[in-house]
Amino acid sequence: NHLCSADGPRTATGKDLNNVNQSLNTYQLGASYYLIDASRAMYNPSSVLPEKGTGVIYTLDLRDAAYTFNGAFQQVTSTDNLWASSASVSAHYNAGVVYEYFKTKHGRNSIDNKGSSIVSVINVKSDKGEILDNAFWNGEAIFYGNGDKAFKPLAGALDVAGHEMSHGVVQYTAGLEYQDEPGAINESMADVFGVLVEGRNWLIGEDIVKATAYPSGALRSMQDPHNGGTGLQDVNKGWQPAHYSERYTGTQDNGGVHVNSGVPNKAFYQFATATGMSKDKAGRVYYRALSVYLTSLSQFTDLRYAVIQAATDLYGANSAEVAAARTAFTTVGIVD
Ligand code: ASN
Ligand code: ZN
Repeated sequence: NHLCSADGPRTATGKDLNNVNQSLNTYQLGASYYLIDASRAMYNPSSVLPEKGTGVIYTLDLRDAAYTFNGAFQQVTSTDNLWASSASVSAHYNAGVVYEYFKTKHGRNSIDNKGSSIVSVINVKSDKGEILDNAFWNGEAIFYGNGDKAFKPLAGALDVAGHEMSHGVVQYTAGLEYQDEPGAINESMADVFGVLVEGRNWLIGEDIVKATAYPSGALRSMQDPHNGGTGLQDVNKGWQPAHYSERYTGTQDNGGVHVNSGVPNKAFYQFATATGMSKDKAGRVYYRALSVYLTSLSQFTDLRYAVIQAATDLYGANSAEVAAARTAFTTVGIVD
């Protein structure tokens, strides 16, 4: 009975895809519990399905159905507030971590900065019903495949959750188009905030790659873009340029958005690791660059300008932080 007084937010624990017990925010409606995190928002129990703009974090299940834009999502439910699906535990927990990162570090209230609901979907197949060896943001929600040759279930990585949700943040800020240099900046911003959310290293996807596919141990390395992925020196096998002179100029991958992101990724690494800098300081500057200065058609030189301008706003024109920004971009061949 949805109106009984037992209804409301609950807490639980569940084992995630890495066998770690995580605290979860769930919701009880009568005899059922849902992966609905209403700890930061008012939830309207008359609608179990996601409502836009209500500030609730939902984890939904496609149960291996083919992806469609308005898929037949189902709630993840439990009769006892115990959660056996480790993919759902990971997705639900990580969405909350990413929300908290943007809130506490940047004062941003959810993906759209208006307290929108956040929806993660697990057990997703491709639109043709094939196994999905990927995760993506579709403009409205985060979708996680269970992996195949390249990846383990992709919900298992916090930096992947951070990457995909940051595509949403980019959409609602600079709106960088997903093509050529603006697309590579979009990809790089998703990697930047992915590593900052995780806070562990400069690697992307180290928790979910299969070693057979990625002997380097990660999908990408922001510290060493040449030696992420397969480690093979091939743009089709995960090699990325670390300098503008090495950029890919072909048409695959929307003009190499996942390839050429290596150049701004390396610039961010240089900036954040310069003397007197930190990931936190660099993240503050990048968030301001993204949310104040970059626009849909920004090129790499515009990124240089935006980061220098944001650092100037925060630290002053003659600061070491601005000097570090200049040096970082010059080092990767992005000059004025
Ligand atoms: N995982 C990829 C990404 O977020 C999916 C894609 O190519 N859009 O970049
Ligand atoms: Zn991406």
